[in-house]
Amino acid sequence: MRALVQRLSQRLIAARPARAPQRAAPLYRAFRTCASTHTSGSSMAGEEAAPGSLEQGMAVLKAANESWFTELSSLWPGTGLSIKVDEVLFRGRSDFQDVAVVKTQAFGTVLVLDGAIQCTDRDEFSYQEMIAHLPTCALARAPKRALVVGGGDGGVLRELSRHASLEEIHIAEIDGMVIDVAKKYFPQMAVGYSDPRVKVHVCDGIKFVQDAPEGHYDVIVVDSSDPVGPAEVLFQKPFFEAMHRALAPGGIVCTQAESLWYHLEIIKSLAAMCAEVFVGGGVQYGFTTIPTYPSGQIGFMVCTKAAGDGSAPPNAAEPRQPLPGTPEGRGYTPLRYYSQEVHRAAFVLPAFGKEALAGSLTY
Ligand code: SPD
Repeated sequence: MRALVQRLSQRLIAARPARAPQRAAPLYRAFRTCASTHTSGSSMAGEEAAPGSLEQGMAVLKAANESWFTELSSLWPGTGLSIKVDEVLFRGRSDFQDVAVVKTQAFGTVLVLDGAIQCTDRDEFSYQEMIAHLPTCALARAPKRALVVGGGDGGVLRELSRHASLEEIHIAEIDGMVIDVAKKYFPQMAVGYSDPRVKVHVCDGIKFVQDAPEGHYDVIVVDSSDPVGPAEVLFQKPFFEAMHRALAPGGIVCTQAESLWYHLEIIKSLAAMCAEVFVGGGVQYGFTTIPTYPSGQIGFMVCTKAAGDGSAPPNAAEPRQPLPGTPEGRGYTPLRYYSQEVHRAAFVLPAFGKEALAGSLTY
């Protein structure tokens, strides 16, 4: 056994990082300095796995009859969560990304896009509940119209459909394969698609937002993957300007905004850019805990559009809407993470994060 471990370590040390492909579209400056793509993680010498694929991650830990997937990315260099894989349920390559679904004992069924974990049966609720309810419950008025950009797994739709006041819930997801895979392998998330208020648009989310009527939405949730590959543009200023335009006065955008532990520079730049766009409004960072995302923590940039009457933007850390309910008869479970106490606590940052973001956040 010791010899096996030694051989494995030697092979890992000998492994050379795969070359990252040249990127055409630049992301904002801070991001470019610390990351290029998910595809630059290392793999074992001699393995033929494609960069940014499930197989690359599964080549890292191979022993006896076990298969392990390790999540590699230059966004979290030198580290990677490993999960033992019992079975590969789906492998595909869409027009946009590498798509995989695996069965694991530790976290149930897991969705992996371009080698990065998107959601697992066991902990997805902590992310989906928070990214949906932080903005929606912070609104000063009952929400009527919501839009999800990305979020093809349906989990955010499921959460938004707990809000009885919503009259329409649109989703703009670029990758139809993610929707199909979610409906087949993640029924507890895809249940969100069963709500008759949901309208699905398989299209470029940016174009959808640009074409939306001005001032239309009360809430926009951007449930993106990491800022590499197809999601890169969802972290850039033109998209935020388009969302600001599509929001009603006092409306709120909530976007996936990465980890304080690994991506402080990205978060700082994102917050500063949001402050330029949401003039007179609010820019706040809240977070959730989740074991299968890098560092076990992921945040949300919560941006409130000015009400237009000169009043100060309300503090999004204060819930104003009733607790989201549990629709009956369609496989919904009660909330498992979000509560009003958790809502308020989500915006209390550790001292290092508070200090780093002090200049860019409004509260
Ligand atoms: N590091 C992965 C971040 C993924 C965030 N999006 C997940 C989509 C779940 N609906």
